[in-house]
Amino acid sequence: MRFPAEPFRIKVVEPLRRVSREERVRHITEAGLNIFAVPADTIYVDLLTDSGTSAMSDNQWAGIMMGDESYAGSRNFYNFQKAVRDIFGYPFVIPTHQGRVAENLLFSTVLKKGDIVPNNIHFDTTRANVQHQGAEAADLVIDEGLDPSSLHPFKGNLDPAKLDRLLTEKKGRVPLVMLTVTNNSGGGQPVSLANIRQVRVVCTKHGVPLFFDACRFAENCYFIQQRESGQANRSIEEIAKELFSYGDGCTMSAKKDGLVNIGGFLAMKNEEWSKAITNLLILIEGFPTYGGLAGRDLEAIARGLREVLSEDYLAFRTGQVAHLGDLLDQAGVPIVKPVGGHAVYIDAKRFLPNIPQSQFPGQALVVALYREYGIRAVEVGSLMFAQPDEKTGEMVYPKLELVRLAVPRRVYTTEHMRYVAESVIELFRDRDKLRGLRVTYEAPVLRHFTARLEELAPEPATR
Ligand code: PM9
Repeated sequence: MRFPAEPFRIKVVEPLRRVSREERVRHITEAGLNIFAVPADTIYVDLLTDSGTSAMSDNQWAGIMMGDESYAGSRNFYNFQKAVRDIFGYPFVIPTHQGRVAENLLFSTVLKKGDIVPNNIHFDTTRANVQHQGAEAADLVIDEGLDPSSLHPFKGNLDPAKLDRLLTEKKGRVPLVMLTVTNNSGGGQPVSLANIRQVRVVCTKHGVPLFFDACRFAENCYFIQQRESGQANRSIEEIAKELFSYGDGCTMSAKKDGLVNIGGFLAMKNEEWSKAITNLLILIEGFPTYGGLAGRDLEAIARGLREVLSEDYLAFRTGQVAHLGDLLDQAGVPIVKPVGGHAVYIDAKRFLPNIPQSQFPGQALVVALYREYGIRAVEVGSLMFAQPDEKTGEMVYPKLELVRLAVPRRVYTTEHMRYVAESVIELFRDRDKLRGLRVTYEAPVLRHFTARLEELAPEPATR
């Protein structure tokens, strides 16, 4: 069966409000055409992110009631630490309130100005945190990872030859290599175990540690089980343990495959780094046994990390996302294939070929989806990533111009997915009506969160 039915039943429901198109037009206009600035309760299906939007299980909610809110040494911390050590295998475990703090703590401890951090593709917060230290973020994904139509089963793979070259040429300037599983910015594409082994060999050759950005590790491991030869009979937990055994540590946003609404962590083998990071943690997040979280949050993560390894859950999860992708693909909507683990990515360049990247075709599509159908998606393209070249000042646009439909975990039903598919397909038929945009305000970093835009006037009719 392509799409296994939900392996859970629904115990609590949250009503959704349907608002009129007129009201949505008002909200998106007031928001400066920025989807992050519209009130969430005016949205019918919210596919902005799969981060922090999961529905927790009865087991996790029961854990919440077992929260021990002692300032130091809460029992929930020990459960959390044990779950992380069991699955990830790294002895030093540092809780944080979300993933980007883990990144910030790591990079502000180990990077200095002029350093370089390779990755398959850095996620936006990872890139920004690297750059915040005056270091450079290098994307070394395999070429297929930048081709939306390539059907390579592991398009998240990092090119070991590119990595070897960079580590040779920039000797002494790379304090660590990162690998994002799954590769969010490249379409939620997985990385194979074979590739991770190759990357490990290159890192060992150059004496550079390897860290995982592990947000969606379970989805990555499920793809390994399904697609990589020799892996079909192994459990997700076995695969995860092997995957992390090739690394020296990880950063984690538990808001994804931790199945919780808040939380994250850093875990590593290097005691010296962990000590320096813990000192910084006390300064900015909190005591080492809570790191910016409540005891109850740590318990929910401990339980979520074990639950997410369920094959039934992962088959449903990846199947639901693939089902949405299939419906769009069958109707000719250009999407990134194969469909990723947590989201369907629309190829905005091919959806709106008449709008150049300088006019934000992805964002134009995002605005139209909300205005016409009450669906919230997010642009992963020029608004998020275009940056002026440091030397020439000329704007450099990302190769991929995508719109992401990120599916929250255990939240929406198949009928919601169908509604989304029908809406996108209708918009695709009406795509000639969409216009390009221009930015009227932007912040110096991570501009997409707070930018304001306006629609460009229609082209004058030519006779
Ligand atoms: N990812 C996402 O929607 C949430 C922020 S942007 C709306 O995809 C990776 C691969 C991520 C990620 C967040 C983070 C940061 C790090 N790496 O959001 O700080 O996808 O917990 O995690 C988002 P936090």
